[in-house]
Amino acid sequence: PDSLVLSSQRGAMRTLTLNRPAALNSFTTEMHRALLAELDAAAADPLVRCVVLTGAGRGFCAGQDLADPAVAPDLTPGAPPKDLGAMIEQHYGPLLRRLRTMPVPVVAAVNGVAAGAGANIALACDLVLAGRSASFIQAFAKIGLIPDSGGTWLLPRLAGRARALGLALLGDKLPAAEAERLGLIWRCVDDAALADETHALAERLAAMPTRALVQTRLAMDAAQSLSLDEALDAEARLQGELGAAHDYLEGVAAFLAKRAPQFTDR
Ligand code: T3D
Repeated sequence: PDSLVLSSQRGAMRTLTLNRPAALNSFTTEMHRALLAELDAAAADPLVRCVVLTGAGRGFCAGQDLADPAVAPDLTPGAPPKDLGAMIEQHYGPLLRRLRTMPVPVVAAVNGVAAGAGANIALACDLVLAGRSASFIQAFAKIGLIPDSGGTWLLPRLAGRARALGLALLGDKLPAAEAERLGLIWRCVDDAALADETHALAERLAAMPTRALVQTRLAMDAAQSLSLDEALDAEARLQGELGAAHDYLEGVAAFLAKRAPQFTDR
């Protein structure tokens, strides 16, 4: 059978493509395992300096596969409930943690609808590009659930409380252009340009100082629960570390010599 997650390398860009197009790339247990394994492999590969996450076919990801027998509720009266909490802890939690601790920048190339966990996985990436026909749907409330995959943490931070609750309670389809306007994503681009724009962005990120980019993400996430004083202390500590690393010397030397820098730190 076809791989549930396709992996391809172009220069320093590793593209991971969710590949269950007939079910809009919704997550089964097997696809979770495959994606986590591919993310681990990308993280461990020194040739990879940027990871792109996208979807095969007309959708990005429709969240949990609601027909997956391992997870879907047994609808016969009196049947015991499935333990969704355990499933989230086993699969979506590790996936979100993996994405936010990747040692390279992660770009989401949202090629079509991103619903439920699929929306929040996309929004958790470092930079989100979306095709104009793509959309984001907080589908959870429609089936009696709360936004998971980091949605309760991320949405208010991205959109503010009023918009986060509007999106989560109503579950309306948010077109990519509107997602850009609300500040949920980096850019909405024409569908036909998505692949080229993604490649250009990934190449650009790959040529940058990877370690500094990743520390930027980690520091911004950590600062969400810090006071300004604590954040200033954390910045001083991290800048101390980066200031003693190769890429800083290279960046300054390249600037002064008016040449392109060659960054290598990870
Ligand atoms: O529940 C738990 O296990 C806990 C986990 C929670 C995490 C979550 O992600 S909860 C949210 C789960 N996702 C959803 O509720 C979204 C369900 N899908 C939709 O609402 C719609 O499919 C879309 C709005 C995303 C797209 O609509 P449309 O009209 O473009 O496509 P479609 O015709 O609905 O879907 C195309 C096919 O994909 C269709 O199959 P078919 O009829 O051609 O054989 C459809 O059943 C299938 N599909 C789409 N989403 C899912 C799915 N199959 C299984 N699970 C899905 N989530």
